[in-house]
Amino acid sequence: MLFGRKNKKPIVIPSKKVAEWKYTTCNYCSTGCSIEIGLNEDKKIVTTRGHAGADVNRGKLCIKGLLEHELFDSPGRGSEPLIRSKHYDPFEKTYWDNALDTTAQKIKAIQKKYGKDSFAIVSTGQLMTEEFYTLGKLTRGCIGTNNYDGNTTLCMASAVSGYKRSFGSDGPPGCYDDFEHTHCFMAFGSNLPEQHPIIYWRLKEALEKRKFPLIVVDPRVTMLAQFADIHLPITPGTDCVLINAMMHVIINENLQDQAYIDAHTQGFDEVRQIVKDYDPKSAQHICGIDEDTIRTVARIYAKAPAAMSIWTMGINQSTHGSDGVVNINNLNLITGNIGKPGGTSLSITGQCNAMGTREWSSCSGLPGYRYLENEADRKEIADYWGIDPEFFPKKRGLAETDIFPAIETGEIKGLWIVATNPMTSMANTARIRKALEKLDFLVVQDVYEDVETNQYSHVYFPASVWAEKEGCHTNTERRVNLIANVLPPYANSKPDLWIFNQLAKRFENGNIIKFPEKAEDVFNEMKFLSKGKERNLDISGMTYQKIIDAKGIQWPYREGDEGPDGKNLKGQARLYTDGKFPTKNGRANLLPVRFYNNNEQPCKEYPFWLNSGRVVEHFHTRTRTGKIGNCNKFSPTAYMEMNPDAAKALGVEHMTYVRLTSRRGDAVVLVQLTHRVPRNMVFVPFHYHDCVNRLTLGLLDPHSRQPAFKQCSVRIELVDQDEAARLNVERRTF
Ligand SMILES: Nc1nc2c(c(=O)[nH]1)N[C@H]1C(S)=C(S)[C@@H](COP(=O)(O)OP(=O)(O)OC[C@H]3O[C@@H](n4cnc5c(=O)[nH]c(N)nc54)[C@H](O)[C@@H]3O)O[C@H]1N2
Ligand SMILES: Nc1nc2c(c(=O)[nH]1)N[C@H]1C(S)=C(S)[C@@H](COP(=O)(O)OP(=O)(O)OC[C@H]3O[C@@H](n4cnc5c(=O)[nH]c(N)nc54)[C@H](O)[C@@H]3O)O[C@H]1N2
Ligand code: SF4
Ligand SMILES: [Mo]
Repeated sequence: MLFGRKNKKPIVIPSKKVAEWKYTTCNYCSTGCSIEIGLNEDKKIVTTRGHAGADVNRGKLCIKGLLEHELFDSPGRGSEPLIRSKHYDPFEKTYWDNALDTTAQKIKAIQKKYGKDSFAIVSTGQLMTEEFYTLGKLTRGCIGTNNYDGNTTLCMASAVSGYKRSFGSDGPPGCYDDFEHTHCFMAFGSNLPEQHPIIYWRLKEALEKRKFPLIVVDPRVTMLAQFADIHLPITPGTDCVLINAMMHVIINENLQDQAYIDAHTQGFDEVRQIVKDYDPKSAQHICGIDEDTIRTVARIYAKAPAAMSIWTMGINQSTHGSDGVVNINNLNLITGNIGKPGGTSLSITGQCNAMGTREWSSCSGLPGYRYLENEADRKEIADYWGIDPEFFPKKRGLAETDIFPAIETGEIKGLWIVATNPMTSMANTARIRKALEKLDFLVVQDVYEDVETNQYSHVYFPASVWAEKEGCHTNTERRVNLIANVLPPYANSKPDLWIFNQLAKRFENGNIIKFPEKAEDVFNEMKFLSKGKERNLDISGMTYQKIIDAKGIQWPYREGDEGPDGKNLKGQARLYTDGKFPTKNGRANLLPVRFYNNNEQPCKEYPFWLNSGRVVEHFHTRTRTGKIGNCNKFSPTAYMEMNPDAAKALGVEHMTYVRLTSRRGDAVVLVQLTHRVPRNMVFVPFHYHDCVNRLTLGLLDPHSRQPAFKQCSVRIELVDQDEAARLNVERRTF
């Protein structure tokens, strides 16, 4: 018998006729993959590929990066500035000068009538670092409002707050190379294969070379959990309890690294005292992990020559987010796992430049991790910009999640939203809509004019995207990488840097402070402000050319770090290698964490936990991936994961629609039956408008003000299928 064809037809990869490859960095997640964009002879973009010489991704890209070149002229791109006097009225096209003049006048009028802080600004983790620094200069130095924050409060705020509390400063101390050295890898609420596919690929490569235990803490059987040696399906929101119980075992069995604790930390006695209350026997009833497993995991972790933890939104998006981070840091400090190869506390960042905004945007303070609360920092920046230090507030203003309630109370009257889509991404959609409707003036600055939040604006600024402009991103491992300008801005859109610079000219201090037009000149200002022996965030040795040559450099990289022959293009892989921390006495803080149960819990009326997150093919509110056919077709419809046993009990069938109802609202979703979720939980990707965030409660973490997106409760009801299908078509589908 003959198998296959007689005349074989080998697969032919069609030639895209690339004439030139241009260097950039991916603009989606924080992995920081180096991408080359292929242009044909007519300078048209035809493809993208991973850069084989880049240490981060070594030629690989995930589905989003591979198709990223398709986003430039996707539907809904903003082509002209738009204006109207009332939201919901039709927009009119306008000139940039008019849009900018109107905005500046409105800001000034609102501030004059209601005070400086009555105009708020909410930005993002998705601009270039140079743009963040410039927006900070404009906000802190010219407009002068203190109610300025980013969507990073929905994302990284707990990690930032936890790092500051434990180590005295923000900044992830580890790197991807730690996978090559670790002897135990523990992931808390992080689904690398879907959310950071190339970081996962680096981990898998390390595991193939040298086996080490992979422990995954997640209430769902995620793709990472499926590959784990030990999966801990934790009760939502209780990671602190699990970690306290692990530390209880470690200290009881004297497995801690006492020499490290004595030399480099303070507060051990307080932690020892508190974890006495968390013996595995009682802890198991709170966190849902049996006592034997807790003991086993604690022993494996503490006995490993080097152990590391990573975490993402399963920790940060919780009412115990900041405490969760502090407790992961506690675990690593007491086992001596900070600053050594394979031993670290590595927060996996979210957005492509969430790190850049933390470092340079001035959202939570002043540029370069400086504090508004610190007089010397205020003076240093004011002197450098050439303005009076008294112009700066003396402490940080409201976070994004407090700005919206302040609109409700009338404290804030005007808002400028840059590159974020709160109508889809913030908890309790109905409440967000009401707040946006209440504003006297809203400006939306986005790449897409069909972004949901724009329905409520008075002025719309169309922004250029990704390689239509130039600048840097910092990834999860502190690596600064460059996006080269590959093509001109779409239609009459403008780079965000240009928009900030033009608006600055319309404010008094904008004529005193220098606002360079070129991104590289802005970068040079940041380099200058980063210099200093005591400063870890030092980028003074970098140049755009060096960054391209190295395919990204990790900070700190100080002036002179290139060495006498000028050939060292590697920054510092790890922080705190000498056990010295940027606290007053140089010691890291061990901080006791007590658990209190303040989440909305499943109950008789709302019997299911509602968990939410992401899938690999979509990015956030789908403004980009929803319009790229090969991404969108994997999941074009809002759906939820549901356990088959729970479904059977309710009479719910696979691929039918149901209604989810919470105390806030309802949403209709398609059911996907899967054992990935336990019987008392459903999981809904948050990518769809008018879906999961109509239901979420979003209680705030007291330290970071980050919402607990992943913990609230819902009930499930059967619905008329035809009606639901119709509703679903009416919902935004591209
Ligand atoms: N494809 C894709 N990749 C992305 C993004 C995207 O939108 N799409 N977004 C980027 C951004 S901004 C971010 S922040 C990251 C997010 O990356 P991840 O945090 O990895 O992704 P999520 O799906 O939000 O949540 C991860 C897991 O947390 C679990 N979880 C829920 N509650 C708990 C809990 O109480 N404890 C624990 N331990 N786990 C819990 C959920 O079950 C979920 O599997 O992804 C980045 N990468
Ligand atoms: N229920 C639930 N809700 C969540 C989460 C969850 O896990 N569950 N996760 C939260 C997290 S971690 C995050 S990070 C947020 C994300 O929430 P958002 O920030 O609201 O989501 P995006 O869709 O990324 O919005 C970014 C916007 O910026 C635009 N944009 C992209 N590049 C540029 C640019 O260069 N310039 C300008 N001006 N605009 C640009 C895009 O078109 C898009 O409209 O969602 C949060 N919401
Ligand atoms: S892993 Fe992240 S950075 Fe890399 S290609 Fe995918 S989305 Fe882009
Ligand atoms: Mo995020």
